[in-house]
Amino acid sequence: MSSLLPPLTDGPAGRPALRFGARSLTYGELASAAGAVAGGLARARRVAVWATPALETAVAVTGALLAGVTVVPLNPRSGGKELGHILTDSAPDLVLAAPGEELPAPLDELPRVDVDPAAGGTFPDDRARDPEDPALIVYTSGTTGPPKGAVLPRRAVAATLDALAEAWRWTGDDVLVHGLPLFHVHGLVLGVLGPLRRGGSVRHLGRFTTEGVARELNDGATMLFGVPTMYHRIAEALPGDPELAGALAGARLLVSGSAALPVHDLERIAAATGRRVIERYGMTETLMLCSSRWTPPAPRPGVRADGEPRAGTVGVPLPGVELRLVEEDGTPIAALDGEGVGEIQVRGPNLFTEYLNRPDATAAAFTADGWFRTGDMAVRDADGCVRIVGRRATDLIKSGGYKIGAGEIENALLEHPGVREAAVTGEPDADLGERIVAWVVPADPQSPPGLEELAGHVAGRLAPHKRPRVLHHLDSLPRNDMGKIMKRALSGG
Ligand code: MCA
Ligand code: AMP
Repeated sequence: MSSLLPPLTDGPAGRPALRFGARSLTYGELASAAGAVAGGLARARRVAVWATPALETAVAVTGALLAGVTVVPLNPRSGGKELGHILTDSAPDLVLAAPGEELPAPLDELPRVDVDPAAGGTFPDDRARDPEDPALIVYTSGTTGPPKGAVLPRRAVAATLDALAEAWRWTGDDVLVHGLPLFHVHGLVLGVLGPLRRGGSVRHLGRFTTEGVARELNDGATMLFGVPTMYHRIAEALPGDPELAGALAGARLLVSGSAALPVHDLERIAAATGRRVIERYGMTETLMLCSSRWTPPAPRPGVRADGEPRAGTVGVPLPGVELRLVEEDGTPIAALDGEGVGEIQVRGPNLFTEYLNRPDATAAAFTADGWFRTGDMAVRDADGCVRIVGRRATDLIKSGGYKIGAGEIENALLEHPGVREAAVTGEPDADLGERIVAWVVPADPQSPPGLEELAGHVAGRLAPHKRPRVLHHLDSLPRNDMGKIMKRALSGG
């Protein structure tokens, strides 16, 4: 039994913990503010957090976790349909939010507790908590239906953060900068709880900008976390921005995750800064699975450093993670030959326990002998490095690092009166990785709904990042003899 965030109780109180814009908290101040949150959650079992990229979110999550209360982070841009589903499914006792935040109608029925980062409270001792207790429920899209709540126990959060610390030599001396959203694993677990578990600090940009990254890295930050879209924007900005190049060159560790980092962007950043971005691979359900290792930079210029990450691979399994590749018929692939393609299956202390209220989906996600099926297809090179080559499901789209199910967008489009039939695919996009494409048979061919109309419809019901970016009108959708839509025919594949 041990605390999830030991530096809060045991570390020096004056150390900086969190900084969001002009507002910051030391460990002592955070312990006090989190204690105040915890004190207000006496009878709560599970709480929602209105996860704006703000100090209040970090304080709310810290306080709830230390009080042993499960956190359901909410995307503050969620549309009514998505928010309604998450609230009904997770049934939180109350919602924690920053004072003054206007909460939308689906939250009207829920008691609201405002979070005050300046409040003083007694810090709760969480050392006796069961490691199997759920820490977080994070909603993640599947191929069909509404998002599922992945239940992440305290044990998984602790295991993944400690494995990353080992792989990256991540310590309390590190200062992390990022502009990731705080309602997903990347920004919240790695990007906020990560530094707090080490006794280090995090500076959040509020929203990602290359200027913000340059400013913080030039002002003492040592690590940057981002999704490939952010590194793409950095690569684009570098030629005209010597300050950014200098800032990246001085960083200890640049990490990309949530989607594949294009080799072209990695190489452009390496050429302009001398630094190779480290790639790591994970999932909401499994937390972190693989990463390149960090070693101190080589003393001579021109010599590759950073644990020699190899472009196009996500490194090797993290400490404690068991990983195998499995053929379609279930046969494990033993060869490290860079050729045998199989599904990545994993086991380890970093895994979730279940999808909330979805025993069917939970059972389907695991093999009979307890391996989690990631749905990602990969090969392993001779040195053991994992190279992800694709996904089993074509109905999952990764856009800007967000996983988006084609089915949920199709369902939302079908709720528009101007849409008779709809299909959604992803197509390559230099900035977003993939962009969402809607194929629509209009109810009235004389006045088909336009892209702006349908994008607004989806953004309002689900979330803006799920909106289609391209729209095609069709007379009919291509279907096979069984009536199933042939998506490959749509995207020309
Ligand atoms: C545009 N907007 C709209 C509409 N169109 N709002 C309402 N209705 C519309 N029709 C708004 C957006 O809300 C936003 O507002 C602005 O227009 C621009 O949005 P957009 O172009 O979509 O995005 P972006 O600002 O270009 O963002 C790119 C991004 C973002 C910053 C890279 O995609 C991002 O933060 N990605 C991170 C995803 C992530 O963290 N994934 C981790 C999950 P405004 O201008 O006000 O903002 S994966 C994970 O956790 C696993 C474990 C892992 O491995 O990491
Ligand atoms: P999510 O469910 O949003 O947590 O997304 C998890 C998925 O993101 C994985 O199953 C992968 O398909 C993808 N992913 C995450 N990191 C990487 C990476 N470094 N390279 C390629 N794909 C990744």
